[in-house]
Amino acid sequence: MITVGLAGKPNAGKSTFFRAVTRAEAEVGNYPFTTIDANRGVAAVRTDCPCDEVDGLDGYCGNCREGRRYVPVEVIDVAGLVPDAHEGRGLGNRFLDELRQADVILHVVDASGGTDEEGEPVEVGAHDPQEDVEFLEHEMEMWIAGVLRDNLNGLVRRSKTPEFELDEALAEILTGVGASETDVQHALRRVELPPVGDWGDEEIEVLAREVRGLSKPTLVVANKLDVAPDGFVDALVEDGAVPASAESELALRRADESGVVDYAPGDGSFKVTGDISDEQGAGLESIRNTVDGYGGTGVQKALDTAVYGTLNRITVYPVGNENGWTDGSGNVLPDAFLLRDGATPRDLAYAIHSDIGDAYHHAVDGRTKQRMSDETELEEGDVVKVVTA
Ligand SMILES: Nc1nc2c(ncn2[C@@H]2O[C@H](COP(=O)(O)OP(=O)(O)O)[C@@H](O)[C@H]2O)c(=O)[nH]1
Ligand SMILES: [Mg+2]
Repeated sequence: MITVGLAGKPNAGKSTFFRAVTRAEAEVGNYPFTTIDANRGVAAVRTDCPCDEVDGLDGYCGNCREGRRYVPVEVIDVAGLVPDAHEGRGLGNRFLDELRQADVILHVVDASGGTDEEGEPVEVGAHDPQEDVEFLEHEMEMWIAGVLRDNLNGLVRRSKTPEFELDEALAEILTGVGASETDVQHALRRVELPPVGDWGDEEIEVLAREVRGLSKPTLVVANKLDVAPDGFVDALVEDGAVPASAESELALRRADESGVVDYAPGDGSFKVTGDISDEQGAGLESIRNTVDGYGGTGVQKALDTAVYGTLNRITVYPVGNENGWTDGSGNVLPDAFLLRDGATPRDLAYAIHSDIGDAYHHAVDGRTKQRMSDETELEEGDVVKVVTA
């Protein structure tokens, strides 16, 4: 499963975001929306379910909510980070240990400017959130550079042996930061470095920056949209951030669960459906003011953008029967996999199970019912039957 790390300074809203997206929701299919432990849980990205193409289902397939399909991802609420954590400040080491497991980082920034660079409360607008954006990437780069520096002597020694391969040796060193051999190979291709024996701080930092960008891609969430000055939000959004209000999302998911509103994560708005007190009504109205201006609370959009945008994933649906799009028990579109862009039918087979991958013979397109080429690059929403030998 893809792991999304929620990172940032204390009081930015990471835990609120985490609680909102990992809430158990009985209505949302039968996913195990669970909190695995206090800071690790299962959330979901949202996409359009292809089930409305199946005759007789009337747009309802049991694995989606009126055509909205939620595909599980793991989320980690990473310990709050303060500048210079790579030197062991604050909860630095716990932070790095949790970060290692993340495929993509959602950097939760307090866009209201109501907390200083260490997360201490100040007057709203007093701290420029733009200043928070870069420090997280810098901390990650310094962490990776530190790992490289600690292992440099060994690397130089090994480089003198005949069987030495730089990318393999680096990948071994960098497994501790969660970088893959492919990440390392791509990073090496992007930088021009002298032989290992001549590396100094500069070479190490250049390499660390590339490795960080590839193995820990980051998306900024401009949180606390509901109280943030417009100028702060706009400046962050201009640099690619997704504006969000984690607190509003949490309130809406709770209200939906208790039947007070009709709201599905990722919806642009919500309907009040239950009897509410004046106080609840006022609370919901203020949430409405926030979400109406931005087409939603932004929380689901942030998760979706991290997975489908930053990580470039696509949703592919394997089926046992290419005609009814069912599994052996008749469930329509029972599974959804988040594959890398460019994945082939064989990659899908391996994502289902390594035994299925090993036994892969060919695949059938669920729409055309034709046999697919092994080189086909799958696309968002593809429905595929894998045939094993
Ligand atoms: N107004 C507003 N407050 C928020 C939002 N998200 C979080 N907060 C508040 O910010 C404070 C810190 O939130 P928390 O999630 O504990 O931050 P963390 O330290 O990053 O985990 C709490 O008082 C939250 O209620 C938001 O979207 N809007
Ligand atoms: Mg927290």
